Amino acid sequence: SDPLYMPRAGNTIVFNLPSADVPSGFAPRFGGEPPGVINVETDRNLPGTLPNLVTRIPRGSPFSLNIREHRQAAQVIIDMLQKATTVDQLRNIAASIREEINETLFVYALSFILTRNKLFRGLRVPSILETFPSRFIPSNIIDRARSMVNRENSNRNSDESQALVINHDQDFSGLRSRLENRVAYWREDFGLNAHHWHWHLVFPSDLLLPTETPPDRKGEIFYYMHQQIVARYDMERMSVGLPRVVKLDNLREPVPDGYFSKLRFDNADTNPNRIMVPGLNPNATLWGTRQDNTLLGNYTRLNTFFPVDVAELELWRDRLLDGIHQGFFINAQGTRVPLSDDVDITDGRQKRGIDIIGDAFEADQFLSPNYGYYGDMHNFGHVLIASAHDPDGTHGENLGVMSDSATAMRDPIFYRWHKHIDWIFQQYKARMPVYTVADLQLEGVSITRLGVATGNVADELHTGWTRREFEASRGIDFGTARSVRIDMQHLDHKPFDYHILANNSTGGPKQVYVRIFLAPKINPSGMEMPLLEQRLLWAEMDKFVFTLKPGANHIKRPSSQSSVAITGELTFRELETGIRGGIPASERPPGELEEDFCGCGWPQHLLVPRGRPEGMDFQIFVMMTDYEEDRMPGPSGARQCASASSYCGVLDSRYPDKRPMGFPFDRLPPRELRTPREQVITISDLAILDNMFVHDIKIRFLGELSEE
Ligand code: CUO
Repeated sequence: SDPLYMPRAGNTIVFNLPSADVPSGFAPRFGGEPPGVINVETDRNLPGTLPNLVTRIPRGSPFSLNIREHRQAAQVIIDMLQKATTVDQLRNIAASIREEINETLFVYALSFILTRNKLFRGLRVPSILETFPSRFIPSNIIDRARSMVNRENSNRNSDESQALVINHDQDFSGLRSRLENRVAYWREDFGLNAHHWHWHLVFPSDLLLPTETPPDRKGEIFYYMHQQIVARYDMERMSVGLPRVVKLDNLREPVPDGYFSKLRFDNADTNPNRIMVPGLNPNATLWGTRQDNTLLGNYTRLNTFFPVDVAELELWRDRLLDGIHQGFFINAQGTRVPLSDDVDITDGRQKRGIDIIGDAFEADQFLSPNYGYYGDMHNFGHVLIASAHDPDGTHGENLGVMSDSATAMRDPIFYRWHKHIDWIFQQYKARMPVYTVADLQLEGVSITRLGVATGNVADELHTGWTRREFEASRGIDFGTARSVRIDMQHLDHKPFDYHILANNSTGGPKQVYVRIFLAPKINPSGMEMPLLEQRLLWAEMDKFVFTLKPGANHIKRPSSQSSVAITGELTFRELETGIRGGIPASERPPGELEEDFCGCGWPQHLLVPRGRPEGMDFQIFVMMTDYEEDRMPGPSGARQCASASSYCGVLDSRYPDKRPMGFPFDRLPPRELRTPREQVITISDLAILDNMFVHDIKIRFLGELSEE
């Protein structure tokens, strides 16, 4: 009944063509007024003059959440948009600044408000893929689309109502003959990068609305989500015969892998009245690149207020490690902040050590125990890497893709950097006492069988290539009224089910958390992996609540329900028509409306690693724990954005699972279970506990996936 809480036509208009100045021919194309001319006479003056902080980030150049002054600029714009109390006001303020500020900054700040300001929750953020196609599609494909449009424009017999479709197949930024590029299909996947953009939108550093509390366990989820990225990347690498990624731990050594994204800023700044920014070259239209064997340099660009040296990064790393090994950080008042995961977080007053370390690391100047001392290691690592080709900016080159959360995962160094970050977190986890049998077991519940099924095929998962189309002309001005679409090939898997047989002998119904993980079984030496080697490869696949009835239970759980994944972000068309998958919003069951609306969530199409044509050995591990003990108490009722809670949490609510994230693999297994093969304990030695089960499966890569 509240019109704000329905997707409405026109909400998306300010997201159109973010890089273009009031585009000609805009209105007839999308049936609305051009975004820049809404009440332009009165509203132009709305924000007053924009502060230097904002105008120093030119349009057509990177905006990076890793750079502190860019975050401060985002806060300025957020505060401006935050003055709106009605949708029309929000549109007007947005419209009046959209051509004055960096387009990524604009889209970020507006998306931030739409996601977080409760007044505007009903307004949905369109897919980042359609807003900024040029961040996802190599420039040669966009050029091809442009020439197709030009050809069709001069062809009088062309059918204007037909969409123009350009294929984007297996052409990535580099050639397959370079081994790293065997996983380019994964690094350069649209869903993966869109997830990362949305994740950093939901868990931003430094940014908050005035009335807001920070997201629950933000530091810990930073650690966990990125740890899972690295685990999944390693599974992908093993699938194509590559070794696991090597961490980047020596900042004084040349970085072996270069990266040349082939991405281009869609429209470089063409407004002659805009202020020139010292130290930035307005001619740069490409993302910065990195040669093989590039040394990291001190980031000393003239347009930065906060330069940083390699030595500072090393200093911060050593201080963080120092605190981790001492068991406490020192806050700005000189008081010890103890680090332990064995604290009760139920009332929200205490934080686990892993959460505090995450806040010091990410880093958030409001949440870090001591920003001045522990610094800003993770963010500035991104910046140093993204500027390694031109650290002082004198070549006039833009930052590289590592500076933007929508593009960073394309670059192989992302995973090397994050494996290093994870190594530091693991230094902490290694200091925690190991789990005991009592921590892990659940009396009265035993799992007796476990399997997966793809259609009629037991114990196999099937992956392969499939295609998906998306609209490119909402984000790029092709100079045509026609729809221009990109048809992309990407990895996917066939839907499958988990089957779990479990006995409940507690005498009554029992609510359990069912936790499902996947890992490769065999290491590169051809041996069954010891748990110590496999521990950090276990990827969460699903986690759900189930009520076991007394006696035998058969649980069948479809892969589509995964708590890790979403099936896709909303496209402009879905937003404006309110129709998704052919079903209007009003006819969907309540609750389902929320699904996918928040954009954060692992892409469903990458839920399963690629595997091999002949079948690759993997293991599924299931564990049941007591839901009553593990649930986070709190107000129940409608939860927004809860469909991908494992990696993204739940909007406005506490993280639904009280256990440390990654449980039970975040620590070493109980000593009791480590006899007699002390050194070579495998997952099977752990799964002798009744409430666990491990089962071997194969993942088969089929090439093309057939339509049915
Ligand atoms: Cu997501 Cu380094 O945190 O990029």
